[in-house]
Amino acid sequence: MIKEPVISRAIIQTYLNELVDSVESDVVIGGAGPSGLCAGYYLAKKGYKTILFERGLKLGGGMPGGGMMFNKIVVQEEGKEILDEFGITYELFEQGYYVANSLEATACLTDKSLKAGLKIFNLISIEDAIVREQSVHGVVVNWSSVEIAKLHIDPISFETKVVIDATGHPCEITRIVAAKSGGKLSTGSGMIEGEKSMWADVAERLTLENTKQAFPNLFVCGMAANAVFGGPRMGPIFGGMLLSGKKVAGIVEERLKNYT
Ligand code: 48F
Repeated sequence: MIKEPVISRAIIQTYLNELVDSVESDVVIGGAGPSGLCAGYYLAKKGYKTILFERGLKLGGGMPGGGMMFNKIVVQEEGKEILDEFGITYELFEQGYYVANSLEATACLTDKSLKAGLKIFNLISIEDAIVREQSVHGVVVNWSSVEIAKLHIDPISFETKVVIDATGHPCEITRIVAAKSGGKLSTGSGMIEGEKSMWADVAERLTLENTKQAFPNLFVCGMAANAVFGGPRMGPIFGGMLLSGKKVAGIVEERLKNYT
């Protein structure tokens, strides 16, 4: 006989165990788009305790939607190694341009990152950061449904050594830190420089250059990197997003090795 209370207990207990275990971690990532998932995969694979909060119900951010709802993504030569790493099927369209199914790409990123040990909590939004003595020490989160319904309910906090802002175009975490630190980001102006209009070639290069620390213990990747440091957008070419996720994982790993 199937017992309803056991089903409920199984869900509530296992979820809460994971949530309680996550209140202290090595890395918190905000956003489960391609760059955040990729960063989470490489860090979890190296054994770092890595937690990811995603506002939405589903993962992948802008990836499953492809370009204007055509569920295909393009990846240039440099990003092909990451398609291979995640086991994503692709075809050569023209020399240097590979096409993949955006749904398969999203599924593979999700599957591999979870199996590598990344803890993903969907339907939870990061609404603030813990900033102490000019460095980030954690995030403040609430159920996305609370945010959407505009309910007056206090959030809770998760302490961590490093935060990665992978929230895409709005660069929400860095925006909060910029506002609350009085404009002390490591950008030219100290504030968010803002995203420029579409230019795939330059944007793909700049995404990697802009993948770096924006504030002590706060790193940016993916479109958030271009929005924070002032690069153009690139549309549905995804090599830069994947490579940026891999790059930020490497930089964060170095930071964690020297963390005191
Ligand atoms: O936008 P998104 O896919 O970020 P990305 O990894 O990739 C960008 C591309 O999809 C595309 C592009 C070119 O290739 O320009 O747009 O930089 O995913 C960002 C994720 O962050 C979540 C949001 O729901 C999305 O899934 N997110 C945003 N703000 C928050 C958040 C927040 N405050 N807390 C939690 N999740």
